[in-house]
Amino acid sequence: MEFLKSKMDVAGYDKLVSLGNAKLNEFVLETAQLCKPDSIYLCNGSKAEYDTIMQEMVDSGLATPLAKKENSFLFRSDPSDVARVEKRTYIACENEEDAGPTNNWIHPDELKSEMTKLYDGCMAGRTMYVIPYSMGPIGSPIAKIGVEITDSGYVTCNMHIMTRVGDKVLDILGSDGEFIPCLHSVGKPLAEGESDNGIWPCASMDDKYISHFTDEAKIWSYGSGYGGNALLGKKCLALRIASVMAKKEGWMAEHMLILRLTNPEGRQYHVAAAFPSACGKTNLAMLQSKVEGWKVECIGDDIAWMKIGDDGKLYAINPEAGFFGVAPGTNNATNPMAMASCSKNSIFTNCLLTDDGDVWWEDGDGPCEHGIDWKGNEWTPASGEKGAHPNARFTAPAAQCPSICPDWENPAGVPIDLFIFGGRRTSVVPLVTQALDWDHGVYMGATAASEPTAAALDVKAQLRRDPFAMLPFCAYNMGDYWLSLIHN
Ligand code: SAT
Ligand code: MN
Repeated sequence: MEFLKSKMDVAGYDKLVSLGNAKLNEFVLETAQLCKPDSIYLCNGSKAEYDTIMQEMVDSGLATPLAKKENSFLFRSDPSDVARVEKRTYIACENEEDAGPTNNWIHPDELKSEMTKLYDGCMAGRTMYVIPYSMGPIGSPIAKIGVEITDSGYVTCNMHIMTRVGDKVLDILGSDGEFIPCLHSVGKPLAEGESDNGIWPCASMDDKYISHFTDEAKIWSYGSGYGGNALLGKKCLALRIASVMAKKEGWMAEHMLILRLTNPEGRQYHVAAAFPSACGKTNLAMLQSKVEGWKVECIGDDIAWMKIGDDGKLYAINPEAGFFGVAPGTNNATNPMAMASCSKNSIFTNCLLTDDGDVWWEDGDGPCEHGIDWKGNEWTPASGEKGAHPNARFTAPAAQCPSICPDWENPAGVPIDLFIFGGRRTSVVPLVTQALDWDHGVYMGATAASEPTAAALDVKAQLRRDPFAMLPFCAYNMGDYWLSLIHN
């Protein structure tokens, strides 16, 4: 660690040394030597830290404070960096067959050598943030710790909302705790005296990599600052890396919302539901009952980690702490709970900025006459372009959802009673149909299909089979996934 002290300004150096986690120190040191940032900052997870990093982004023109929403900010990404990119998402493991036919496999040595060249010096002119985070309530037996190193303040602030970050995680990690190393760079080094100057930093499409080394459980992401490409706790850790860990350890990491349904007699049912990205999981998770006496409460809107308990029931936790929801289509009629969740302390990405300092999007609450669109251009309804990008997002703390379940952070999880598999379909299929038994349900989940959404940049098929909504997220052989679910 002497290198760090002599060569650069390290906020949190004493904390790192006193914690004495050799694996963490090595991760920080090696990354600093390779990426060559100007300074290093170990995140403590405080509000003051969030406010300072956000203010720096306001000063560099990347973030716009919203006059109409308390402590909330708008970002506009580069038009090339607006969603996940599946063709640049890799699963790297020794044996190609382990990745299976649905993944983009590459040998780890080849990928590491390509990416190491890109990482060399990529953080010049930037701060390297070290973010210790927990997926799942801190200390839950189902939770996992990750450490994301990133040169993006946007990612750091989003991680504050989407996960549990900072000292409380280091306390659990201790000197010998395990964590999943996650390296991220926007891939835009700054020259001496250069600043972002309001321009979203990212690399060109051919230099973007979202890489998962599944044999050794680590993540390397380069070139994109957006969503699941960059907030590495979400799709990369909580689904792809976790799917492989879960297979080895005998649990499940699924692309599912979790909700609690309570009937008039007070009996609780817990539902887990898998739909592909941007097909309505958030809306279903935040449903409000119109049926007398029934109550619906939200536990999670995107990911479920499930383990069989001592009583033989399947218990689920939501590993996330926030919602990264699709803005267009969300309004006080379709999802008032989501609107309340993002009414303050939220980050908006690629929405339209109204003249009075609020955000607006298509199919939101009412029309907009004039504003600045997601590309930063003046906009009116006559512009003939979308005001918000179809994959524009809000990042909001889950605790702000009025229908959040009192047990949403229960470390033991909730017992799941039924599964729903769904998707976005405008024709032909029955609206709702029930499986005859477990194996039939597995067949239905395995053959589910959905129309494509704006959440993935490069999916153009009219209809795509998306088994269990895990096609982009199951990081091992999909055949093994199905087999593990069938009774035999
Ligand atoms: O991967 S994202 O988190 O950007 C969105 C999604 O696909 O659900
Ligand atoms: Mn999702």
